[in-house]
Amino acid sequence: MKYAFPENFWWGSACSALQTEGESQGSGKGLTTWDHWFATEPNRFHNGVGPQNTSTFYQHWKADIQLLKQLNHNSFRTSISWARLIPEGTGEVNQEAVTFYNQVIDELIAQGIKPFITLFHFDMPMAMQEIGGWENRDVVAAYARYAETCFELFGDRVMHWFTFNEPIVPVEGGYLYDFHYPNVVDFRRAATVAYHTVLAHAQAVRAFRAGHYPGEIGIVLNLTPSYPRSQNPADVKAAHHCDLLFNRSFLDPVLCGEYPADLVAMLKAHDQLPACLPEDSALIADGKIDLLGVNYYQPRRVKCRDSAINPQAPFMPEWFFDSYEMPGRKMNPYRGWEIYEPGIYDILINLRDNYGNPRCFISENGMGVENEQRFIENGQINDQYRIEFISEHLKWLHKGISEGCNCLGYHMWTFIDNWSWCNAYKNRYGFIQLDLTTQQRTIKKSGEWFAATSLNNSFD
Ligand code: BGP
Repeated sequence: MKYAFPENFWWGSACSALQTEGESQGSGKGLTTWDHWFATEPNRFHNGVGPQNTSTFYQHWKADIQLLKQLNHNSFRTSISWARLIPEGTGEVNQEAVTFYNQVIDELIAQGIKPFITLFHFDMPMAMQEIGGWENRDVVAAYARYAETCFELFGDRVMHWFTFNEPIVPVEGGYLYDFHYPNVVDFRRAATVAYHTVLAHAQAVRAFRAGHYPGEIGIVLNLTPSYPRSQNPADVKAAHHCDLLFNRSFLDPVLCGEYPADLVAMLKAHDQLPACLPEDSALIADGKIDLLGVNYYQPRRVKCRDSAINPQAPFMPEWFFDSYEMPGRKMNPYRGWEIYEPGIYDILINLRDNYGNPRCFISENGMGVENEQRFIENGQINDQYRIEFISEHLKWLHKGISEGCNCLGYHMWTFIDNWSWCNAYKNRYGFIQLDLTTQQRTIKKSGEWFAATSLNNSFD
């Protein structure tokens, strides 16, 4: 069967500034929390490899954009580094960064590739973290000024803006489960960070609308469908709570302009609501987006708790559910995440039926593989598993579109093997293999497959 996609479908991939640029301590860039954390605790990073060790996009941008062209991308998402553009988070703009981002944006456009720009992809300027990061409302205002600076500088050419990438991840990583700086484990502080991120998003949207910039503004959310173990009411309720905390805490504000009432009630009942100001509801209502980016990797499998909650224990999301390993689930044998292709369809149907069918696209989907060099054949990585991964997801995406879902494109994570947070280079995701020693780039089989699919706007 032939799977054909709508005209002008967005084919491309995504990456982020910190994961690709390099030049992390040069060219006027300020430090991020990642640079600081690596300097203080390098052993937290896989093989002790930190954010200075990347695919050096800062130097290679022109050649890399040629490779994007070779992959037949018509669109590409990367982020602006707040700390590169405004090294102290507020105040002076780094002109070298302006030149760099202007060159990248102009070259993408010249090559017929639409630039999709994220404003915040996990990389908090250290100067902002030192005054409390997202816990401090002053940082919300500083972020809005940074966003406005970007709109002013690049808004005549960038037509697709995203305020945040996966905003729930810094909440989980930095304030609940200890896998991002500042390594806090405290639900109330996590809730404040999440709440202030929503306010920051809304402030940026307000600034965008007030400035009458062309194009559209959205956000990228990692949506993880929560599937209950059974239809037993206790399991269903557990999955609902999980969905409220990890998906709807961002999805509802940005699409409906308000929080789900049952999330508010649930947090209130446990005395975990963050402090709000009377003007916040109007601000959140103004944060409604034009375009939703959906990152989909894997679902959550959820059941009701097996054991009673210890009321002395600190409050955590797990008070409401247990995760479990569904028997027979399909696993990525090269990394250990579940692969569940229909999840992408379920997300789209949920958006269609419960959120008014917003304009959206798949902004990340990808398969991380450890020790991928073992698949080299005649000098090229033969990643048939990735081709299968993509095509199986695309089939479900195609089904969603044929049933009326408003999905405009599909971006893979990622274009070239890149540095990934604490995992560094453990899991390779790229269409292009990166030799870290020589910086040589070699297109993998999946890159060739994707280039043909994008060109034909279809696959068999
Ligand atoms: C997403 C992030 C990316 C990227 C990807 C792969 O959550 O937006 O920045 O890192 O996941 O994840 P990992 O590198 O942890 O395997």
